[in-house]
Amino acid sequence: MKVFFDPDQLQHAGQGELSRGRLIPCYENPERSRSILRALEQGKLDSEPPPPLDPGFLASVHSPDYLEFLASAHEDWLATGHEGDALPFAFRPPGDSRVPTAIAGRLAEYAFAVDSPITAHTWRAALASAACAVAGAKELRGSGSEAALALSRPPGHHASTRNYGGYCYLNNAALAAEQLLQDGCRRVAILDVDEHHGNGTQEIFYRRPDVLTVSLHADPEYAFPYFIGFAEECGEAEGHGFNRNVPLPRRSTWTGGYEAALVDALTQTVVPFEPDALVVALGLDAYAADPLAYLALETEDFRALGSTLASRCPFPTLFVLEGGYHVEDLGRNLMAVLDGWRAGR
Ligand code: OKP
Ligand code: ZN
Repeated sequence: MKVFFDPDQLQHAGQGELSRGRLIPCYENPERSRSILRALEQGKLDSEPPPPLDPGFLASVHSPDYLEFLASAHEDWLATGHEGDALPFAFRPPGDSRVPTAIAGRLAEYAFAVDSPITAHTWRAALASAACAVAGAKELRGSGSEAALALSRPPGHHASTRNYGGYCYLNNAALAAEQLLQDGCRRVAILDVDEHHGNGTQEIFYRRPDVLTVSLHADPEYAFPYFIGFAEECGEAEGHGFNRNVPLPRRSTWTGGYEAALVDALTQTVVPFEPDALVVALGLDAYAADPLAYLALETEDFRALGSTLASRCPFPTLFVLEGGYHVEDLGRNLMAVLDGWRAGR
């Protein structure tokens, strides 16, 4: 299985985030990648850097004003006398329609959460992260590989057309789906097993029938991103019937609901869609010991998740890394999914 990773991704390292009323070190940090690289090495899997992205391709998912903002946000932040990481501290009051020009206002315009620092290296890392996903997509189509893995970091599934947050800036899985369509797929399914709802991915494809979006996640009734990810959101217009949300109760375990929900989503929604390729937005934060855990999967459950996907979804499959914040066990949990997947094929 080809694995894509670019060392530029290690350069995105925010100073801190707010958690439960305190400033703490960022959960989404370069050690996550290092944990995975160590596990790959032990499993004798090599990774390779992706070719650079065609910058115009990003516009297949994101709006030009948003891309321009991201590319220069940190420079603009410094140029106006701010220091450290660019972070929003205001939000649009309901009813106000003006688009701000000052950088502090533009951060407020484009951020939907305050948890995602923009550093001097964020843009380059986000580009490299997206390039991994796009390279993985090309690998499925170009080489006819059965599977590929994009070690995308920063993650992507919370980023929408023109908003960032939840540690995500560019929607890696959405860009991969666009690449698959461009390379001849008629239909692409995105299955998001990160424990947070993939709000960005849902929004991007909400009115489209060519990309099915299915997300299993902690119920937004109690979990981030709070506003979206409910079962009644089914898609709109031509996209009606092509979005499915499966919100799960707090601390759901594999045998206590997760497996049944996954099998139902695969057999009732993903497989009948007959996609030409499957993109798995692979978050590993449903891990019981994850510092952000709402759900309660164990390492052997990730193996079962991999084999369930392999046996029930006979489609070329691209794994795109999303969350997972238990740094020590992250690599092991990722390998468990891959081992399970190989055993299930
Ligand atoms: C990103 B991904 C707590 C803030 C939590 C939201 C979680 C983002 C998860 N300090 N921020 O889906 O793994
Ligand atoms: Zn997550």
